Order: sequence, then C-alpha cells, then structure tokens
Amino acid sequence: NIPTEQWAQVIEKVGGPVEYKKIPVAKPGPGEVLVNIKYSGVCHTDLHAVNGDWPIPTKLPLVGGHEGAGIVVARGDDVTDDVCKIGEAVGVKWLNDSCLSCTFCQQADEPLCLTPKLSGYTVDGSFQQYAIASAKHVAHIPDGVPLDEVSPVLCAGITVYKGLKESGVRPGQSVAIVGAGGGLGSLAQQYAKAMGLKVIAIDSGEEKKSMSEKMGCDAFIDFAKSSDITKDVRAATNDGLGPHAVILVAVNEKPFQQAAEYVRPRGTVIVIGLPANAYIRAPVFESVLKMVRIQASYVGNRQDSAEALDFFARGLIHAPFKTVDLKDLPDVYEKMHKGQIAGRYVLKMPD
Ligand code: 8ID
Ligand code: ZN
Repeated sequence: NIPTEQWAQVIEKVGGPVEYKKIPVAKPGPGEVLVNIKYSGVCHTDLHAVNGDWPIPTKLPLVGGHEGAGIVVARGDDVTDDVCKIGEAVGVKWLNDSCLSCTFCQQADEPLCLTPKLSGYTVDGSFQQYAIASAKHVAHIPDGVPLDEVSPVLCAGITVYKGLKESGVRPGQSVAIVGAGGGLGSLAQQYAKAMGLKVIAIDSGEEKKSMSEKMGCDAFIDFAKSSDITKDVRAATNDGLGPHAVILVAVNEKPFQQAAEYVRPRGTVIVIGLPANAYIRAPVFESVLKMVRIQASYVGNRQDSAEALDFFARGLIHAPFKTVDLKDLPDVYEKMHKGQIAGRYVLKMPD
C-alpha cells in the first residue's frame, strides 16, 4: 500500500521559494531502497543548497533534506536481507551513495568518493514522505531509538563525531566548539562530553547560552559580547594556554580566521562549517612556532555513522530539538537565516 503520490517540499530554482506540494513516489532501482520518512532534521546545508551558496550546482527541481529517519518499505530486486530488510528503521544521510570501488572508497574514505550521490543536493532527499537511498549506505538505526530525536544525528551527529575523532583529542583535554548553539554545535557539545572532554562553547545570545549550560558546557563565550576572543578562549582553559582542539561549525567566515590564534600549541583546528565564499586564515609565524595543525573534516563513512548512532542508542546524546510539520519548512529556513535556532528543528512528515 505504497501511494503513487506524496507530500514534499520542492525548489524549482536557485533561491527558492520552497513549495509544499504533491509529487510522484519514486520506485527503487537496483541496489536501492524506498524509505518512508517519518522525521527529518533541517541542516544549514539545506539552506546553503536553496541559496546556491556553493560552487557545485544542485539538481533542479530539488527535494532537500539529508537527516531522514524512517522505515524501509520497498527495495530493488537485488537487495537482500543481509544488506537491508523491509520494515527496518534506517537513516537517509548526506552520502546517499558512493561507488565503493574508487581508491578513496576502498580505503573507507567514502565521503571522498569520486562519484558520490548527495541527498537533498544531487539526488532528492528527505523532505518528502518517500525517499530513495542506496541500500548499502543507509544508516541502520538500532531498535527502540526514537526517530525524531535521532534524525539530527544522521548528519550533524555523524559529522561532529567524525570531526572530534579527526582532531585527535583525548579524554580530559579541552575543545572549543565555535557555533556551539546551532545544530552541529549542540551535538558536538554532547559528543565531546560523552568522550570525556572539557567543552568551551562559543556562540551568541541567552537562549544558546542557557542551552549550552544545561548540556553541561564548562564555559560559554558570547562572540558578540567578547572584545578579545583569543584572550577569552585562552582564559577559559585551566592553564591559560588554549584548547587542544577547535571545532569550527559556524556559518560566518570570521572565526575561520581566528581559531589558529587561540588553539593550544600542538593543537588542532578542525574545519567543518561551510560559509559561502569563505577562506581559512592563520598567521604563519605564530602557527609555526606553535606547531598548529589545521584540518578539514567532511561528514563520515558508514562505520563512523554506526558509531555515532551507537553513542545515541547508549543514551549518551541528548541535544535539544523542536518538531514542526513538513509544511512549516519555510519558517525554519527564516529562523535559520537569522541565526535564531538553538539546537535543531526536526520536520514531522504527514501521516
Ligand atoms: O561535513 C561537513 N563539513 C558538514 C556537514 C554538515 C554541515 C558541514 N556542515 C556545515 C553547514 O553547511 C553549515 O555551514 O556546517 C555549518 C553549520 O551547520 P548547522 O549547525 O546546521 O548551522 P546552524 O544550526 O545555523 O548553526 C550555526 C551557528 O553558528 C553560530 C550561529 O549563531 C549558529 O548558532 N555562529 C555564527 I553564524 N557566527 C559565529 C561566530 N563568529 C557563530 N558562533 C561563534 N562565533
Ligand atoms: Zn547536514
């Protein structure tokens, strides 16, 4: 009883508008599954896609979304139970598919695949009731996990978990999270805590401050109130030498040009946020004398995804989220554009 038509949020051209309308339900081809999406988080990437912020064009018309949690309802003829079962809870991630045979896929760097499919960007994503995804790439959501709360893990959670691992920080060390009050930032705070790290949360406004304090951050720095970010971040560490890692998840270029100044000697700056037309900048002299490492990080592979979900299933991850209906996506984009979202918005699909 899969319908032939469904509700979706669609953009016809760069810049939008997003239109709530009925479109056909696709049929899964070889290697694919059809997922009845129940909930989908809204990532700032989806807004970048609408706005045409990045050098790679999206498909058009486009159904956005890449934090889709739902149930497998149909599969391509060749998909077997050991890959993906009918009735199973799965996640439709940013990496909808990768070839699994290029030099990067062979080394488990699936996000670096030379011919990837990207949900809500190069293929239709999770802002619809029925989404197509590669059977080998859907995330397997453990039994008993609530599909609303887990949906932001499917991009935000996986990405920040991977970024924290890439940073090389160890339990007991400190991490500054820049953009801590947003979707990726709030999950980064939770993963960092679960990994035994001290958290310096950097963002702005009372709502994001109190949210961060409720999640147990060790310090909150309001970037709009601070007159000297470098001094304030260093002062927030026990010995005044700065955090061992900085996780950049802001959507503004400025912090990408400040982080190398306050990271600890031998520390690592992890670049994750993707503000339009932005550049990373670091002073050569201080960076050399401090042996600073600057590294970017891009989503995660299937194993990172499973690990990030396992943290959630063990009850270690609780980031604030608000649920609204799929039809309310334009309001969510409006708030996101103004920087007014503390945590994540999750869309509930119509029944
Ligand atoms: O794999 C990746 N690298 C990846 C994966 C997923 C998302 C990258 N991203 C990118 C998105 O495309 C986006 O550019 O990460 C960025 C953050 O996504 P998000 O968390 O979904 O965005 P948000 O919820 O709007 O949060 C952004 C936060 O940054 C703060 C804002 O106040 C907001 O809370 N912020 C800004 I704008 N400027 C800041 C500053 N100077 C700042 N925080 C601290 N200092
Ligand atoms: Zn995302």
